[in-house]
Amino acid sequence: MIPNRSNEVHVIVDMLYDFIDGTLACRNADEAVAESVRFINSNPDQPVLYICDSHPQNHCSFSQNGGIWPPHCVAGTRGSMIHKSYYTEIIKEEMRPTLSNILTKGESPESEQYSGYEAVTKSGISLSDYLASLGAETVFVSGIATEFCINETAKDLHKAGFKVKVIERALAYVNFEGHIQTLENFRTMGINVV
Ligand code: VGL
Ligand code: ZN
Repeated sequence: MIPNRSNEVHVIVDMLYDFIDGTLACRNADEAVAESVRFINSNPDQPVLYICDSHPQNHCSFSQNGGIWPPHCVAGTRGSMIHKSYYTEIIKEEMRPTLSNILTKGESPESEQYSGYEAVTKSGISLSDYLASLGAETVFVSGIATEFCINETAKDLHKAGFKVKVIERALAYVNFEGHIQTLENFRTMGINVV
């Protein structure tokens, strides 16, 4: 074990307009964005990666295609875009979203991917490879939605051996009770809620 290495990375999950004010608007979303941005600016040397749900029109999770969700995060639409605060309010330019630090999930019509762990960059780098290249040991997580993508992403990161710290005030959720229950499960498993 190497002592005292604080190799931290912040993974931002689905801070996208459809989950904020669009077809799947979640509770606490505006506050979560503000808190997430504040956290980035308070930790200026911590690399930031952006996970983005991105679906084709014919995606299987959409109700008109037999799924359980309204159409959301259709590639190219406003609903699929990262909240503008990440472009305008992050002080350090290299921590803002760019082609190289955005990873997408859900691009195949046939499968819904809740876990950000399955996301890849445009050039095909997976989250696990990206975190390895950054020497990450601790992963901070903020984003939407606690019960779905945050839940799956945090658990996958924990299983992969990272120390996971979920930032409570930087989360948005579908249902408050579901949010609280998910955080309780995290604590039981050894995922930190900070
Ligand atoms: C998600 C609903 C639909 C999520 C993705 O990532 O939390 N939720 N698609
Ligand atoms: Zn989706």
